[in-house]
Amino acid sequence: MKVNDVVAAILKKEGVEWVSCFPSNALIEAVSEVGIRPIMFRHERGVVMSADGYSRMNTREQFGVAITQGHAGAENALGGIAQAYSDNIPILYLSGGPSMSAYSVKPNFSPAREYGSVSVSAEVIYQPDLVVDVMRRAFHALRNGRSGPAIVEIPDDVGEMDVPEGTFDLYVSPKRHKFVPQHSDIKEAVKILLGAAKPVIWSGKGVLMSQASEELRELAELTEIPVYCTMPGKSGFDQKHPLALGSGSAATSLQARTWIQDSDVLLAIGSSLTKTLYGQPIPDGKVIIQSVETVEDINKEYSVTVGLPGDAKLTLQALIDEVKSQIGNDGRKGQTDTADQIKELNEKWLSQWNEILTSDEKPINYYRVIHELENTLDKNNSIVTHDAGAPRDTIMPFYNPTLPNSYIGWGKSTHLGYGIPLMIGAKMASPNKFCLNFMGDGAFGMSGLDIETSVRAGVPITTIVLNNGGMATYPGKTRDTGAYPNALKTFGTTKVSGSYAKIAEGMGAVGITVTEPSDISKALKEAQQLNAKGKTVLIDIHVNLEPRRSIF
Ligand SMILES: Cc1ncc(C[n+]2csc(CCOP(=O)(O)OP(=O)(O)O)c2C)c(N)n1
Ligand SMILES: [Mg+2]
Repeated sequence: MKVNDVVAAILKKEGVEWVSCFPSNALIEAVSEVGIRPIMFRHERGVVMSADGYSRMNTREQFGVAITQGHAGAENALGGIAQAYSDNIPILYLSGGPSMSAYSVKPNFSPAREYGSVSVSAEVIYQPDLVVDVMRRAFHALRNGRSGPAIVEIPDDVGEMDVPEGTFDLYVSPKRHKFVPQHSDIKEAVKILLGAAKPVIWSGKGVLMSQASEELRELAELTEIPVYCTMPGKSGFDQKHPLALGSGSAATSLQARTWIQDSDVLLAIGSSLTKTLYGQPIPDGKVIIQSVETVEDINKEYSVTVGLPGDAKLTLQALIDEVKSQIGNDGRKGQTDTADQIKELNEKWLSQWNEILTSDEKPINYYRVIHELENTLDKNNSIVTHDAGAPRDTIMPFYNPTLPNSYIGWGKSTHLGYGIPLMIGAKMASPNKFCLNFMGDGAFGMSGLDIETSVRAGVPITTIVLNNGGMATYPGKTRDTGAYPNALKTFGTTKVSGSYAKIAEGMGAVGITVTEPSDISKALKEAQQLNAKGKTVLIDIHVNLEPRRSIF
């Protein structure tokens, strides 16, 4: 057996069924020999981003696995790795690397060395007999501790070296270790929560990763505390629930902003509470209770009154038990008017948006497209994601997922073009779901060729391209608002163009062009049917340079 065969056998033992990849790496052949399906993408960024999409649909038991060559391949992978790291997504990245004789020679590129700052673990298999130890540590890091990419670099010469007989037999699969906060902290947290005048629950990605939506609902209903979902945590709480405040990037709903602004106590569940331009700011002066698995995230950017390190689901169960023991099994059910207050604010907020959401204006506005998504999709059988830019900030407040993992909210580092490979990965995890990606025409340029990957691999997804011939993200008139008025006027710098439906057809997908608002719903229904028949779909919608955002 060679090192690559041992790695392949370990992946098989870990239940890996497919890998995303781009040649050249002998490991691709080795995994195929043990029956693991390699799916080749058009760019190494897509290789990593699809692994991310797969991991997001799972708990920390199964992971997306990405394989590239070293050198150019490893260098190209950075965008995906950095984005997965910024959102704390566990992926296994197996890369080639320079041969050991040249490892330290400039300018040779070692991904384990260079990507140390964007991974939770990064190791080189320096010699064949290390393969089992390195792979065990990688899977331990994927399942435990801070969540993020684990990198294993297999030098080009080491990968095809023989290992001593019996090496693979030494591999024991690392377990996931879940833990709970100490009881005295749970008690204190509940005391503070129940004594609060206007508490709010801030629900993060950890709720989805630990499958804690049911417990979250129970705690919210028991205490009648409303729930806000962060962007990565979107879909962790049923957005149609009377206690749902909605979710947010920089854009959000009036009710969410009101509670985040005015609350005296904020209970964060499964959230690192990392400050980001792509999330809602938390004003100073709040009492913060933070449940998060990574203990270093407590007191990171905010002063935390009670830290609850541990698994989100187990922590919620402990909080529920403690609430019941402090105020009885029915808690505060039916004793507050929180749901009425949310309803009132929601109506006030939507009264300013309804006309825009249902507008027949042409070119079509973004919100009309989102309104049609909201009303046409079979939400129980769909997974939706946005791409960077205006698509993210327009869809975030107005699309209301109801089931866990039916929306993928990604993007602290926010790489344009993430949506296509992300959805291919999500579709691999949930083949029976309708997987839709909502992206701009600028973003299409970053990953559009992976439409062909979707066709070739038989992993049908639907992509909406919001075709506005430019970048709606920079609507300002001056440099300090992030716009380039002179560059645009004199040199056309942020303009792009394309007939994206035709481009999709050229790659074997079905392309649909929509210019009339009344045709959006029809196109979406057609896409659902075509995806079900195995066809990849791109809907090119001619839209405005949407300047409106629900920002407070
Ligand atoms: C890799 C990468 N480079 C640059 C950016 C900065 N950026 C964010 S949105 C955007 C423009 C997006 O244009 P488009 O995809 O057409 O979306 P629109 O805002 O027009 O809907 C840019 C350049 C980014 N997010 N990712
Ligand atoms: Mg655009």
